[in-house]
Amino acid sequence: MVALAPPPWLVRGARAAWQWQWLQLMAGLGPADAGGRYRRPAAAFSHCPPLPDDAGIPGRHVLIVGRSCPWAHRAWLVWSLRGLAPTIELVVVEPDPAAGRWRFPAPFESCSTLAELYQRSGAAPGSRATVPLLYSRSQGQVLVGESARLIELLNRWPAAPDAPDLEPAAQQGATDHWRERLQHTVNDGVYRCGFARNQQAYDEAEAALFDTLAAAEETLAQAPWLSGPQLSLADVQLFPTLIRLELVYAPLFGVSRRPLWQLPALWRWRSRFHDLPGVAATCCPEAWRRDYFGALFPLHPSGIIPAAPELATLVGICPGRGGDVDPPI
Ligand SMILES: N[C@@H](CCC(=O)N[C@@H](CS)C(=O)NCC(=O)O)C(=O)O
Repeated sequence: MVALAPPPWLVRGARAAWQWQWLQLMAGLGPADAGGRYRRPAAAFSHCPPLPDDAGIPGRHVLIVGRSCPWAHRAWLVWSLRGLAPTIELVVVEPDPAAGRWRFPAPFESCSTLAELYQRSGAAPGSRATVPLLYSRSQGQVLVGESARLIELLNRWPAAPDAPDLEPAAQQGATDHWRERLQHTVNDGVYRCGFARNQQAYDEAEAALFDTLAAAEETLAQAPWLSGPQLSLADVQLFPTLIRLELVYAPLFGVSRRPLWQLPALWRWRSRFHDLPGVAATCCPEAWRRDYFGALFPLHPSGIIPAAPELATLVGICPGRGGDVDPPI
């Protein structure tokens, strides 16, 4: 049977209709400025509260995360690296893509969805109910819902004497510098690429992303961690984005100009970070791929989850370097 090509007028009409529909659907994913650049909406409970008086008392606080969310991943990492399980319970919510919200696996404080918990805590009606968040059982209240502030709080949380300080004083300037740059150009940067409404908005975000990765590559050729000899919150911020790169962001958001094997210092850094105690348990590649490819309908209407490399092959020896191992840094 011979398939007939559709007539040009039909193709033109379908393109225009699809472009209009696509822009409507993208508005549901997030706002854009007049130039078509994605602008992440502000989080509720975004201030950094002081350390609560009952911090460190078991049973009082709960960290709520979702497996696929990179912002939640950074909080989960600090919780894990600092060994906070004895005093902060971890609750993992599940996505409900049809309703576009997070659900508790079992009722939590009588709530079945995260949105209910936000409302009960006094969030403005219509505000987003996002992960991660830290909840106080004694106050019956969300304490903080913005990951950048939350990881600072978790770094000050009472912990065992050998728990790492992820804001080492001698590296504070470099840590702050990297955190600020990563937040905009890398952590949010991949979303700015994927959610761009036009070519120019994408080109700007993509250039800024790879500029920062090139700078990180240079830095990591000289030092084991981004802001110096000690691990810091800067490394914690970079990891959730880079560990999702080949599995989700390169194929879905179009950030494939330099595959990570072409940035060998970053590749080795990623493997080193992944080998830290407790980190592997925070990585859930199947959930990442299912949630991103399944839920971001306007970017991937078929919902088909493409095959991908095993995570284990992304955290071993760098393929671009013929079995190269860590240089003495
Ligand atoms: N600025 C927030 C962003 C968190 C965020 O956007 N989380 C997403 C998942 S990756 C979410 O929960 N979205 C639910 C919604 O927007 O309704 C933070 O860093 O904590």
